[in-house]
Amino acid sequence: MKRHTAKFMLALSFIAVVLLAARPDPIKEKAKGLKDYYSKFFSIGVAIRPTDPSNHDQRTLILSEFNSITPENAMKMGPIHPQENTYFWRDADSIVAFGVQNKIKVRGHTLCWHAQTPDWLFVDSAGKDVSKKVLLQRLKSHINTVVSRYKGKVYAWDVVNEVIADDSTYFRKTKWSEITGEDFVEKAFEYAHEADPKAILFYNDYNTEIPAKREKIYRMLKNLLAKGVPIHGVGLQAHWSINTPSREELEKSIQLFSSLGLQIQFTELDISVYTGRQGGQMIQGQGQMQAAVFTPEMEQKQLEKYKMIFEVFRKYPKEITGVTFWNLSDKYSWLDGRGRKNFPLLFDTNLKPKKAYWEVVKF
Ligand code: 9MR
Repeated sequence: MKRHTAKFMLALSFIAVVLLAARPDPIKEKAKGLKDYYSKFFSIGVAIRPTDPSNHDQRTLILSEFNSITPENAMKMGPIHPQENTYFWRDADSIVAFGVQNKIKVRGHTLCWHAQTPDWLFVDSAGKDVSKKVLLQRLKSHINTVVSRYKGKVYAWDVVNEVIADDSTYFRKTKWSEITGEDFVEKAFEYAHEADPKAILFYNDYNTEIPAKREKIYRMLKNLLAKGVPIHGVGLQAHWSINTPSREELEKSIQLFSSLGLQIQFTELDISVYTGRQGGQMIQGQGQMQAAVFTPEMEQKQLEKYKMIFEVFRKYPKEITGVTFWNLSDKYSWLDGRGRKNFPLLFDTNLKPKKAYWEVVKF
């Protein structure tokens, strides 16, 4: 009797193991990823943190869906160059190594920005503002060091980020513009080009579908090109919402910027389920994170917006060379840190494709 029971139990566990192993995992089973659906159009990227590839499921998702990565924060001036004579390479190195090992393209982000700058950058040892000459020397040394380290591994750089104002003025007032005027912009491109002549160099900004800001960015890019500054592309960040942008404004931006002969990449795509201002200047949310509700109405509106923007993207395969999502899934996104949970991406909090995903790949 006992022997029979043991055999029976053994058989049962064998069947259970076979059944479990055969259970389809939708992520692994899904034969095609975004990168495959869009292989004839442009690369599909994702902004990641150094910890993302260490998590098995997140790593699997990155590898099955994307063929480009951008470090979300690891290469910014503050994190990578905390003191004048100290660079912190670990996080950026690990992301670049992950890309190289898996033959995934790496976009560098970002060499010159007004946010996330290290404390030492603009001041001397007495705490006084440095001269224009010193600041440009520091910028040159920073760009040369970072770009040289990843030469041949990082194929494109966001060289300068967000220098155009959102209000009615032209240039954003920052420490950079206060000390150097507008000159740091062209200098940054020159330094990056010197360090890696093969890298594709981008100017990167948000709210690029708002007519007034679009015009100002266009004007600046046109001036830079007229001066022979080595700039090859414009990064339209695409921090959008379920209400914006309209199809018309989106197309106008693509047409206007590509008329300059620049390639276009959508560099930081997400679609907030809340309306309101997006981008680097959004006002911080107050208080506790609000209840995480992704309502059917949000789901529907977001799905329609994703469907529309990808329809537009597919119309411009020559002009657009890449579309990068800003974070991997709704489990974590930078928009959560604004006092409420958001659901801006194509994969849900369990890393499963949302309904919007299927609209994006249905064509
Ligand atoms: O996603 C980034 C977030 O983790 C950082 O806290 C934030 C700091 O300002 O920067 C976020 O990324 C920004 C990007 O580098 C440039 N464009 C706007 C993005 C969202 O703020």
